Amino acid sequence: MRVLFINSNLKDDILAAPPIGLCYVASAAEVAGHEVRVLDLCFKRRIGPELEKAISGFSPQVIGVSLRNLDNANMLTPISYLPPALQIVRQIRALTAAPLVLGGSGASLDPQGVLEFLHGDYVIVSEGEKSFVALLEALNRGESPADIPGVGMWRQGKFHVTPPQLTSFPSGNPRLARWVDLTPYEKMGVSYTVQTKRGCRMRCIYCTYNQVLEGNRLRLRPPSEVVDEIEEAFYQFKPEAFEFVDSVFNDPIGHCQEILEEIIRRPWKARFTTMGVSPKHLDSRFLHLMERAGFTSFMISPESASETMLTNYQKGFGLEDLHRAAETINQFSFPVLWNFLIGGPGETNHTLQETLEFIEKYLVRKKGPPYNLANIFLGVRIYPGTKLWEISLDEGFIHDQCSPLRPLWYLSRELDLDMTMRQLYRAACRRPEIALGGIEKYLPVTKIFGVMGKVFPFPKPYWQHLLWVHQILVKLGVRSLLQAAGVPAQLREYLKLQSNRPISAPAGDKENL
Ligand code: B12
Repeated sequence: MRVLFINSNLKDDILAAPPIGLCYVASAAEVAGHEVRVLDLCFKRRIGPELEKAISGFSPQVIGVSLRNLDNANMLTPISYLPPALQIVRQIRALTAAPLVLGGSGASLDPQGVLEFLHGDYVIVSEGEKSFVALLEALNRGESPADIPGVGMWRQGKFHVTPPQLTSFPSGNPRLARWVDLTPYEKMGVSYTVQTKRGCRMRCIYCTYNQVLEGNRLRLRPPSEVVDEIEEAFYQFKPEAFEFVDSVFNDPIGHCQEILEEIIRRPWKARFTTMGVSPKHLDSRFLHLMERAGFTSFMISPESASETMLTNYQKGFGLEDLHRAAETINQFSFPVLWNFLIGGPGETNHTLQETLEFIEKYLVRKKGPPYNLANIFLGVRIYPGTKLWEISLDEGFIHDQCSPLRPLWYLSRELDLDMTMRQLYRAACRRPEIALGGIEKYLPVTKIFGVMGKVFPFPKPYWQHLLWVHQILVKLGVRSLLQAAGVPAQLREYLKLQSNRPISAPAGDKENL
């Protein structure tokens, strides 16, 4: 069959993400004998003509649309990605009657809601390689795909989904650069993405990785296969850097170390980064290994530095692990982005203060330029299927009829919000190492790196330059100007609305959050 895949993710700032998931599915469909094309709409100026060109020149028999994000999961500056996705789907529908299949993490988080909102024909829940190919075969034979694992659809007016089977890593190399032009991503400082495994063993109460996204069963790729993929890309496309997009890069530690050792054994030298490092296995031996393999930065998400909150979030490590990890990291000179999630069950102004004191003690460098960036988010996004969803229902934060298509928030009632904002801003006004979640508003400004990068070879990833931008703002004493007035009242109002009545799905493409 002729299959056209369309990436609907238009986020084109320094957090742009090449559609690796869609490429995995496109490769699987091609291997199964289908004629495949990919249209990546990210960085495209005129979406309508791009769609028209891709559809009229190919006459696809099936269209696959990826929806990576529902929203930006940021309570201080919420943005929904559903309205632009609906506009894209409407334009596709006006151009072709081919069945439209939705997939991606956004679609997996609320398959029924997304199918309904985006008027798709089918939705693939969780990983797509096997389910999508089986769906194509069923459509080709004129059979119903209803019983295929991972396929969701309307049947006699009701939503029907067969649960996905996440038993093995279905395929190897997604051949990212075969499908997508990575040049604009590289300009924004984004790396060539690689996945070494699927599944997450952690049990964090708010997280969806071990649920519908990847399941909790680990499915490891052979280390040599992972490094072969990197090697092929290294020689063919010469990316400036690679990024591992595993949920937790260093779990299981043995598999991760084998990959690093395999990279070290190869004759080339590449640069690496990753977003998912756990403090648990972070000792100096491991960091040395990362350094020797070519890591130049990474992200780590302890979410809190309060023992109470680490326990409440079920992070799987304690404060001692975190202190040890921070001390070890400080012996190296990687720029490290630390993510903190303030406001979960049991958070108080005291536990917040513990986190801020940790940042002050470990992440603020006493001499030399700063290299730790603490990114603090306020409010925890409530996803269906998580323990936090249950807690939120019990505590009256949400109703069981609330639509997950709109961001729903947990924000501990034990937090005095006015004091919280004072604590956060006081810390951010003094320390360039602190970024508050509200910074999202300014992310489009980061596109300037795409232009300036041509002239000045700024080191990548670009988020590390927020440190000197903050430094200037702190020195000028103008960081407090970034403080949005009335935030606590706004947050309280949203929470009241959310707990008073079920939150319905957005009504259409004109409606934001
Ligand atoms: C790594 C990561 C990042 C990295 C990305 C680095 C990079 N250069 O790519 C960074 C830190 C930059 C990042 C940023 C953001 N992220 Co992020 N990220 C992830 C993470 C951990 C992995 C994503 C990934 O690449 N997976 C590997 C691929 C292979 O998996 P996949 O995309 O799911 O694809 C499979 C299936 O979904 C399906 N599939 C995919 N596409 C299609 C298409 C079709 C047609 C079909 C049939 C199937 C299909 O098949 C694929 C293969 O099996 C996920 C969580 C997770 N475990 O999935 C969150 C996640 C996707 N991110 C999320 C969010 C919110 C964001 C941000 C908006 C946060 C922010 N405010 O900055 C930004 C958005 C960035 C962007 N450009 O879109 C959310 C989205 C949920 C939501 N609320 O909408 C997730 C799910 C985490 C969460 N909170 O639960 N992220």
